[in-house]
Amino acid sequence: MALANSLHRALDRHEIRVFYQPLVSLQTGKIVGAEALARWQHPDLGIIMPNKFIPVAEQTGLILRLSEQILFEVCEQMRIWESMGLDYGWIAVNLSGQHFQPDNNLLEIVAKVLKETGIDPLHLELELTEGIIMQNVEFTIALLSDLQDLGVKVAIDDFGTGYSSLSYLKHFPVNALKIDRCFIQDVTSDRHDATICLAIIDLAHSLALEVIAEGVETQEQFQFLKDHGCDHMQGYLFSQPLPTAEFAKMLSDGK
Ligand code: G
Ligand code: G
Ligand code: MN
Ligand code: NA
Repeated sequence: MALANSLHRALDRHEIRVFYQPLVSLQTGKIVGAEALARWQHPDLGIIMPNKFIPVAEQTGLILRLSEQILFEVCEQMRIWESMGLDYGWIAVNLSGQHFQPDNNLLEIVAKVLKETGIDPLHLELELTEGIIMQNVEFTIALLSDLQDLGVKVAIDDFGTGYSSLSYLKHFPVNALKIDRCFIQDVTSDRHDATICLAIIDLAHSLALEVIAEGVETQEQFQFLKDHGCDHMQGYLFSQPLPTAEFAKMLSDGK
Protein backbone atom coordinates (compact mmCIF):
# COMPACT_ATOMS: atom_id res chain seq x y z
CA MET A 1 0.00 0.00 0.00
CA ALA A 2 1.47 3.34 -1.08
CA LEU A 3 0.37 5.25 2.00
CA ALA A 4 1.89 2.58 4.25
CA ASN A 5 5.31 2.95 2.58
CA SER A 6 5.27 6.69 2.83
CA LEU A 7 4.09 6.52 6.45
CA HIS A 8 7.28 4.58 7.21
CA ARG A 9 9.28 7.39 5.66
CA ALA A 10 7.16 9.99 7.42
CA LEU A 11 8.13 8.53 10.78
CA ASP A 12 11.81 8.45 9.82
CA ARG A 13 11.59 12.09 8.78
CA HIS A 14 9.36 13.23 11.64
CA GLU A 15 6.63 14.50 9.33
CA ILE A 16 3.88 13.78 11.86
CA ARG A 17 3.13 17.00 13.72
CA VAL A 18 1.10 17.52 16.86
CA PHE A 19 -1.74 20.03 16.96
CA TYR A 20 -3.27 21.10 20.27
CA GLN A 21 -6.97 21.62 20.87
CA PRO A 22 -7.56 23.65 24.06
CA LEU A 23 -9.55 22.13 26.91
CA VAL A 24 -11.49 24.80 28.74
CA SER A 25 -12.96 24.99 32.23
CA LEU A 26 -16.72 25.57 32.00
CA GLN A 27 -16.63 27.47 35.30
CA THR A 28 -13.84 29.92 34.52
CA GLY A 29 -13.77 29.84 30.70
CA LYS A 30 -9.96 29.49 30.93
CA ILE A 31 -7.70 26.94 29.26
CA VAL A 32 -6.92 24.00 31.55
CA GLY A 33 -5.09 21.81 29.05
CA ALA A 34 -5.21 20.47 25.51
CA GLU A 35 -5.76 17.32 23.49
CA ALA A 36 -2.84 16.41 21.22
CA LEU A 37 -4.05 15.50 17.72
CA ALA A 38 -1.74 14.15 15.04
CA ARG A 39 -1.39 15.77 11.60
CA TRP A 40 0.82 14.45 8.80
CA GLN A 41 2.68 17.23 7.06
CA HIS A 42 3.28 15.38 3.77
CA PRO A 43 5.91 17.01 1.52
CA ASP A 44 3.78 16.62 -1.66
CA LEU A 45 0.23 16.13 -0.47
CA GLY A 46 0.09 18.79 2.26
CA ILE A 47 -1.66 18.07 5.54
CA ILE A 48 -3.15 14.57 5.83
CA MET A 49 -5.72 14.10 8.59
CA PRO A 50 -5.58 11.27 11.14
CA ASN A 51 -8.75 9.54 9.90
CA LYS A 52 -6.71 8.81 6.73
CA PHE A 53 -3.44 7.66 8.26
CA ILE A 54 -4.26 6.33 11.76
CA PRO A 55 -6.12 3.32 10.28
CA VAL A 56 -3.08 2.64 8.04
CA ALA A 57 -0.78 2.99 11.04
CA GLU A 58 -2.94 0.50 12.91
CA GLN A 59 -3.05 -2.03 10.05
CA THR A 60 0.73 -1.91 9.59
CA GLY A 61 1.65 -1.86 13.27
CA LEU A 62 3.34 1.53 12.76
CA ILE A 63 0.92 2.97 15.33
CA LEU A 64 3.33 1.91 18.09
CA ARG A 65 6.21 3.97 16.68
CA LEU A 66 3.88 6.80 15.80
CA SER A 67 2.47 7.06 19.31
CA GLU A 68 5.90 6.87 20.89
CA GLN A 69 7.01 9.79 18.69
CA ILE A 70 3.91 11.75 19.63
CA LEU A 71 4.39 11.08 23.35
CA PHE A 72 7.99 12.27 23.07
CA GLU A 73 7.08 15.34 21.10
CA VAL A 74 4.31 16.29 23.53
CA CYS A 75 6.50 15.84 26.60
CA GLU A 76 9.39 17.75 25.03
CA GLN A 77 6.96 20.52 24.14
CA MET A 78 5.73 20.63 27.75
CA ARG A 79 9.35 21.15 28.82
CA ILE A 80 9.70 24.07 26.43
CA TRP A 81 6.46 25.66 27.65
CA GLU A 82 7.66 25.25 31.24
CA SER A 83 10.90 27.03 30.39
CA MET A 84 8.80 29.85 28.88
CA GLY A 85 6.76 30.05 32.09
CA LEU A 86 3.56 28.96 30.34
CA ASP A 87 0.98 27.07 32.39
CA TYR A 88 -0.39 24.51 29.92
CA GLY A 89 -2.27 22.41 32.49
CA TRP A 90 -2.34 18.86 31.17
CA ILE A 91 -2.00 17.40 27.68
CA ALA A 92 -4.10 14.42 26.58
CA VAL A 93 -2.65 11.92 24.09
CA ASN A 94 -4.78 9.36 22.21
CA LEU A 95 -3.81 5.70 22.33
CA SER A 96 -4.88 2.79 20.14
CA GLY A 97 -5.87 -0.77 20.98
CA GLN A 98 -2.46 -2.17 20.09
CA HIS A 99 -0.89 -0.38 23.05
CA PHE A 100 -3.05 -2.49 25.31
CA GLN A 101 -1.71 -5.83 24.09
CA PRO A 102 0.58 -7.55 26.55
CA ASP A 103 3.78 -7.50 24.46
CA ASN A 104 3.72 -3.87 23.50
CA ASN A 105 5.25 -2.40 26.67
CA LEU A 106 3.08 0.69 27.03
CA LEU A 107 4.01 1.11 30.70
CA GLU A 108 7.74 0.97 29.92
CA ILE A 109 7.39 3.40 27.01
CA VAL A 110 5.46 5.96 29.05
CA ALA A 111 7.91 5.62 31.95
CA LYS A 112 10.86 6.09 29.59
CA VAL A 113 9.38 9.18 27.92
CA LEU A 114 8.63 10.77 31.31
CA LYS A 115 12.10 10.01 32.58
CA GLU A 116 13.93 11.27 29.50
CA THR A 117 11.94 14.50 29.32
CA GLY A 118 11.70 15.05 33.08
CA ILE A 119 8.01 15.91 32.92
CA ASP A 120 5.79 15.63 35.99
CA PRO A 121 3.42 12.74 35.11
CA LEU A 122 0.45 14.76 36.43
CA HIS A 123 0.69 16.87 33.26
CA LEU A 124 0.07 13.88 30.98
CA GLU A 125 -3.31 12.27 30.33
CA LEU A 126 -3.82 9.17 28.18
CA GLU A 127 -7.09 8.72 26.28
CA LEU A 128 -8.50 5.37 25.34
CA THR A 129 -11.91 4.22 24.14
CA GLU A 130 -14.32 1.84 25.84
CA GLY A 131 -13.77 -0.59 22.96
CA ILE A 132 -10.07 -0.83 23.84
CA ILE A 133 -10.82 -1.65 27.46
CA MET A 134 -13.36 -4.29 26.53
CA GLN A 135 -10.86 -6.14 24.25
CA ASN A 136 -8.98 -7.46 27.21
CA VAL A 137 -10.57 -6.27 30.43
CA GLU A 138 -8.35 -7.88 33.04
CA PHE A 139 -5.08 -6.95 31.37
CA THR A 140 -6.22 -3.40 30.64
CA ILE A 141 -7.35 -2.78 34.22
CA ALA A 142 -3.97 -3.92 35.51
CA LEU A 143 -2.10 -1.76 32.98
CA LEU A 144 -4.22 1.32 33.69
CA SER A 145 -3.63 0.98 37.38
CA ASP A 146 0.14 0.68 36.77
CA LEU A 147 -0.04 3.84 34.65
CA GLN A 148 -1.91 5.63 37.43
CA ASP A 149 0.77 4.49 39.87
CA LEU A 150 3.28 6.27 37.62
CA GLY A 151 1.16 9.37 38.15
CA VAL A 152 -0.35 9.85 34.69
CA LYS A 153 -4.08 10.44 34.28
CA VAL A 154 -6.39 8.31 32.17
CA ALA A 155 -9.57 9.36 30.34
CA ILE A 156 -12.18 7.28 28.52
CA ASP A 157 -12.68 8.92 25.12
CA ASP A 158 -15.92 8.93 23.09
CA PHE A 159 -17.78 7.81 26.22
CA GLY A 160 -21.26 6.49 25.54
CA THR A 161 -20.57 5.14 22.06
CA GLY A 162 -18.80 1.92 23.01
CA TYR A 163 -20.05 -1.22 24.58
CA SER A 164 -18.58 -1.02 28.02
CA SER A 165 -20.71 -2.47 30.73
CA LEU A 166 -21.40 0.03 33.48
CA SER A 167 -20.70 -2.66 36.00
CA TYR A 168 -17.06 -2.57 34.87
CA LEU A 169 -16.77 1.17 35.15
CA LYS A 170 -16.30 1.17 38.89
CA HIS A 171 -13.32 -1.16 38.45
CA PHE A 172 -11.66 0.87 35.72
CA PRO A 173 -8.78 2.89 37.10
CA VAL A 174 -9.61 6.08 35.19
CA ASN A 175 -9.79 9.78 36.08
CA ALA A 176 -12.14 11.25 33.50
CA LEU A 177 -14.92 10.55 31.01
CA LYS A 178 -15.15 12.44 27.73
CA ILE A 179 -18.73 12.72 26.46
CA ASP A 180 -18.75 11.90 22.75
CA ARG A 181 -19.66 14.81 20.52
CA CYS A 182 -22.62 12.91 19.02
CA PHE A 183 -24.48 13.56 22.31
CA ILE A 184 -23.45 17.22 22.43
CA GLN A 185 -24.47 18.13 18.88
CA ASP A 186 -28.24 18.33 19.62
CA VAL A 187 -28.06 18.58 23.40
CA THR A 188 -30.10 21.79 23.50
CA SER A 189 -32.85 20.54 21.14
CA ASP A 190 -33.11 16.78 21.67
CA ARG A 191 -34.30 15.80 25.12
CA HIS A 192 -32.90 12.28 24.78
CA ASP A 193 -29.42 13.64 24.13
CA ALA A 194 -29.86 16.07 27.02
CA THR A 195 -30.88 13.20 29.31
CA ILE A 196 -27.89 11.12 28.24
CA CYS A 197 -25.47 14.01 28.88
CA LEU A 198 -26.92 14.64 32.32
CA ALA A 199 -26.71 10.94 33.13
CA ILE A 200 -23.05 10.80 32.09
CA ILE A 201 -22.23 13.93 34.16
CA ASP A 202 -23.97 12.38 37.18
CA LEU A 203 -22.36 9.01 36.67
CA ALA A 204 -18.90 10.55 36.37
CA HIS A 205 -19.28 12.70 39.46
CA SER A 206 -20.73 9.92 41.57
CA LEU A 207 -17.62 7.88 40.71
CA ALA A 208 -15.41 10.93 41.51
CA LEU A 209 -14.38 11.30 37.86
CA GLU A 210 -14.01 14.51 35.89
CA VAL A 211 -16.24 14.93 32.86
CA ILE A 212 -15.29 16.65 29.62
CA ALA A 213 -17.69 17.49 26.78
CA GLU A 214 -16.33 17.15 23.24
CA GLY A 215 -17.40 18.95 20.10
CA VAL A 216 -18.95 22.03 21.74
CA GLU A 217 -19.80 24.39 18.87
CA THR A 218 -22.40 26.82 20.23
CA GLN A 219 -22.83 29.18 23.16
CA GLU A 220 -26.11 27.41 24.00
CA GLN A 221 -24.34 24.05 24.33
CA PHE A 222 -21.67 25.72 26.49
CA GLN A 223 -24.30 27.24 28.79
CA PHE A 224 -26.26 23.99 29.09
CA LEU A 225 -23.12 22.08 30.08
CA LYS A 226 -22.04 24.80 32.51
CA ASP A 227 -25.50 24.94 34.12
CA HIS A 228 -25.44 21.18 34.61
CA GLY A 229 -22.05 20.94 36.23
CA CYS A 230 -19.93 19.51 33.43
CA ASP A 231 -16.28 20.26 34.30
CA HIS A 232 -14.49 20.96 31.01
CA MET A 233 -15.15 21.26 27.33
CA GLN A 234 -13.40 21.34 23.99
CA GLY A 235 -14.76 22.30 20.61
CA TYR A 236 -14.81 24.75 17.76
CA LEU A 237 -16.74 27.28 19.89
CA PHE A 238 -13.50 27.95 21.71
CA SER A 239 -10.89 26.72 19.24
CA GLN A 240 -9.97 24.19 16.59
CA PRO A 241 -6.84 22.09 17.07
CA LEU A 242 -3.93 24.54 16.69
CA PRO A 243 -0.28 24.39 15.63
CA THR A 244 2.07 24.55 18.63
CA ALA A 245 2.95 28.23 18.29
CA GLU A 246 -0.69 29.30 18.07
CA PHE A 247 -1.63 27.29 21.14
CA ALA A 248 1.32 28.79 23.02
CA LYS A 249 0.19 32.26 21.99
CA MET A 250 -3.28 31.59 23.39
CA LEU A 251 -1.69 30.48 26.66
CA SER A 252 0.51 33.53 26.89
CA ASP A 253 -2.41 35.82 26.05
CA GLY A 254 -4.01 34.38 29.20
CA LYS A 255 -7.04 32.92 27.45
O1 G B 1 -7.80 15.19 14.81
P1 G B 1 -9.17 14.82 14.33
O2 G B 1 -9.37 16.09 14.49
O3 G B 1 -9.39 14.70 12.84
O4 G B 1 -9.00 13.33 14.80
C1 G B 1 -9.65 12.27 14.16
C2 G B 1 -9.47 10.98 14.94
O5 G B 1 -8.09 10.57 14.93
C3 G B 1 -9.90 11.08 16.40
O6 G B 1 -10.70 9.94 16.67
C4 G B 1 -8.62 10.98 17.16
O7 G B 1 -8.81 10.27 18.36
C5 G B 1 -7.69 10.22 16.22
N1 G B 1 -6.33 10.66 16.49
C6 G B 1 -5.82 11.89 16.32
N2 G B 1 -4.53 11.92 16.71
C7 G B 1 -4.23 10.68 17.15
C8 G B 1 -3.06 10.08 17.71
O8 G B 1 -2.03 10.71 17.92
N3 G B 1 -3.13 8.75 18.04
C9 G B 1 -4.26 8.02 17.85
N4 G B 1 -4.23 6.74 18.20
N5 G B 1 -5.39 8.54 17.35
C10 G B 1 -5.38 9.87 17.00
O1 G C 1 -10.11 11.63 19.90
P1 G C 1 -11.41 12.01 19.33
O2 G C 1 -12.12 11.00 18.54
O3 G C 1 -12.32 12.53 20.39
O4 G C 1 -11.01 13.24 18.39
C1 G C 1 -11.59 14.46 18.46
C2 G C 1 -12.02 14.79 17.05
O5 G C 1 -13.06 15.79 17.08
C3 G C 1 -10.92 15.38 16.23
O6 G C 1 -11.13 14.95 14.92
C4 G C 1 -11.20 16.89 16.36
O7 G C 1 -10.61 17.64 15.31
C5 G C 1 -12.69 16.89 16.28
N1 G C 1 -13.34 18.07 16.86
C6 G C 1 -12.89 18.82 17.89
N2 G C 1 -13.77 19.80 18.19
C7 G C 1 -14.82 19.65 17.34
C8 G C 1 -16.05 20.35 17.15
O8 G C 1 -16.38 21.31 17.85
N3 G C 1 -16.87 19.89 16.17
C9 G C 1 -16.55 18.83 15.39
N4 G C 1 -17.42 18.46 14.46
N5 G C 1 -15.40 18.13 15.54
C10 G C 1 -14.54 18.54 16.51
MN1 MN D 1 -9.45 11.86 21.92
NA1 NA E 1 -12.12 12.42 21.92
